[in-house]
Amino acid sequence: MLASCSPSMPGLPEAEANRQGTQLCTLPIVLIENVSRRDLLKLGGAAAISLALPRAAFAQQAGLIVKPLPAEWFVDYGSNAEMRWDAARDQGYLIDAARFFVRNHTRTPAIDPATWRLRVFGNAVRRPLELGYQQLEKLACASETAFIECAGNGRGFFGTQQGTPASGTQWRLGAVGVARWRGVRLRDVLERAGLRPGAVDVMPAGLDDPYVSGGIDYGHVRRPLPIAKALDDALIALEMNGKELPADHGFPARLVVPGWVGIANIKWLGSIEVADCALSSPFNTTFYPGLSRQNVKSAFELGWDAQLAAGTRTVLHGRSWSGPAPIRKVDIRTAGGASGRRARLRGPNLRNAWARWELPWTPAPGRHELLARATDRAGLTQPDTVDFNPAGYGFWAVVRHPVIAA
Ligand SMILES: Nc1nc2c(c(=O)[nH]1)N[C@H]1C(S)=C(S)[C@@H](COP(=O)(O)O)O[C@H]1N2
Ligand SMILES: [Mo]
Repeated sequence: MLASCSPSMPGLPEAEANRQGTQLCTLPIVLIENVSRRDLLKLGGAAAISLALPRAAFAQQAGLIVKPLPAEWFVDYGSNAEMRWDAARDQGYLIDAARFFVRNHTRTPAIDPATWRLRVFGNAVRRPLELGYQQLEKLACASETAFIECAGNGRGFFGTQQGTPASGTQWRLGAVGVARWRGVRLRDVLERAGLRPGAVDVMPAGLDDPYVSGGIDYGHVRRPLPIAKALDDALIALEMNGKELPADHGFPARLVVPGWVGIANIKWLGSIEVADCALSSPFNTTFYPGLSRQNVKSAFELGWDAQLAAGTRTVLHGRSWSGPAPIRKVDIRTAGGASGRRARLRGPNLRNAWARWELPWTPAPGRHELLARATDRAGLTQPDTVDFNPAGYGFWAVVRHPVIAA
């Protein structure tokens, strides 16, 4: 156990003056801050562009989920929406924001970027900060291609495949997606706030409604992150696949914690506490306890009970991903037989994202189960079964995917 501590109260630091500068994030911060509004106007057109705030995501009303959820792309669970894997078939390495799964504990809020502030505070920073959207935008020069995957992805298979249903959204494998996230390194913001050497934990918190379940108010969605991960590759993302974040995915800013469970990637980021002791919240104790990196998994880009043409050569496509390392190999079984065939990996195979693969197959008439088993470069291989847990987290066993050839 770490020493007990009394995390600082979330007192509101003075808002920093709404300084304007050039959009060059490589400038030393001091320089950016000293550019006066008059200097800015002298800079002309480019500066004028940097004054415009994105409004599209804010224009949408708050709602359980605000983007359209066409039935060919999503299974609609109300505040959650699962991506249909056959809808990934025509996607490139990245999944479009329009098709990306959504997991909301409450509902998507409408946040005005003109008044929104990100507060950084706590007993492990010397200079509590408030940063506005435009200030963050000027610092936004980092990006990560990373999956976001719900800890409950695959939960439905505890019941359908292992005979012991777990409670919660009965996802198949579509609570995952890879996107390119662009924004500001969390470490840059922490350093700007005068990070103290004794910092232990960082607690990002969302601005969506407090989460109430079974009559208990668990407060805002928030989850501590160890300082080592915070200083490594965590990103405060303002963009998803080259466009401003959509409302459902965290506009104006979300945390991206590459390789980790979905809940680490706090959306609608409002504050970040930095403490010199271990922090906790219901989102690392009651829910998602002990979860950090996601295990290795695989999915076929096929619908459930997909219809294939019997006796005709087809190409099976899919993707595999893993928190610890890129994918080393994927073995496919098509008939329940013992021998697998090695799929061909194609295209990028990035750490914290996924590898796409393919394998030709000529199905005989009848029902088949397709099994894809991936191994990552850290040596982690998908097992046949996983131990049950009542919340149904971390299902990473090989999934038996039914198809019908006629
Ligand atoms: N503020 C906030 N952040 C959140 C959540 C939430 O409900 N509120 N859900 C978390 C969970 S459980 C997951 S799996 C991911 C889902 O991200 P997405 O909806 O962009 O796909 O966001 C995480 N961040
Ligand atoms: Mo999640």
